[in-house]
Amino acid sequence: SGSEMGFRSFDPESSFFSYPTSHLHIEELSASIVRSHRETTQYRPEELQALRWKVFSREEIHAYQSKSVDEMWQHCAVRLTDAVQYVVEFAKRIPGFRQLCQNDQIALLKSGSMEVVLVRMSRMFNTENNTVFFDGKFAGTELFKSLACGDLIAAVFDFAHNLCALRLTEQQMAVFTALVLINADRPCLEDRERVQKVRRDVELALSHIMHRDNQESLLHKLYQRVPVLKSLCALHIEKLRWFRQLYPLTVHSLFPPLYKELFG
Ligand code: CLR
Repeated sequence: SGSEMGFRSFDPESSFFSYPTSHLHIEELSASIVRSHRETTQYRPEELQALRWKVFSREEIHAYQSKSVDEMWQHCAVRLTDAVQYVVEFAKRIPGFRQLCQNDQIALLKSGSMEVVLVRMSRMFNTENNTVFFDGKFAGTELFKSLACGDLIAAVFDFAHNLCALRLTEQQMAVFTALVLINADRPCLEDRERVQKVRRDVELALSHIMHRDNQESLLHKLYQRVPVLKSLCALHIEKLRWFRQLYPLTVHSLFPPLYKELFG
């Protein structure tokens, strides 16, 4: 059900954009997605830049490493769910998304929200020291040691590092993340054709932006990352299954409902 995401509370008539979006100029669609992205990121680029000097001390890192496996998992699940909540808000503001049936909205978020979080992670990443902004400061992979899933953490950091190297603008990232979400190949979709129609426009928006920025070669590089994202999310689900077997009660009573709804 979509109850945890507040899906039933919004008014579909209040959207300026009505389905189908084909009447919209691609320019307007791009601008709208960029605005939605800007309104739903936890930190603006200037803020992140100003926070770069904040790194965890040895003692602070040690405190995270001394947490028990279940304590650290719960902590990360809460942080991750916060980030996912912003992605849900972003999705709802993509023209055409709210006009999809509720089941399809949820299906797209189940398979795509983590992927978008991982793309957004590259905004919060410092390639100079391989750290990510987490819990108020920049943290390296060693801080996540007590999760006991070093392979996942290493792969996620590696992905962020490589995506960072592409130096996407906020606009490019906005439309790319919309494209990651609006994917007609996701499992359990009721009306694939409708998703495909929305996707076509988002694809045009991304091509438009890349063409405008004279960076058409980036397009190919971005599409190359998509299967990597998919494998990272599969690994995340695999780790969650492993953790749930060890600590079923932690997942049952302490993990955020939205996290369980999307990944559990
Ligand atoms: C992504 C960008 C968001 C802010 C944000 C919040 C939480 C971070 C996440 C970013 C990146 C991935 C992250 C996560 C917390 C835990 C998670 C560091 C920076 C790691 C990969 C652990 C995931 C697995 C646990 C559920 C065990 O704007």
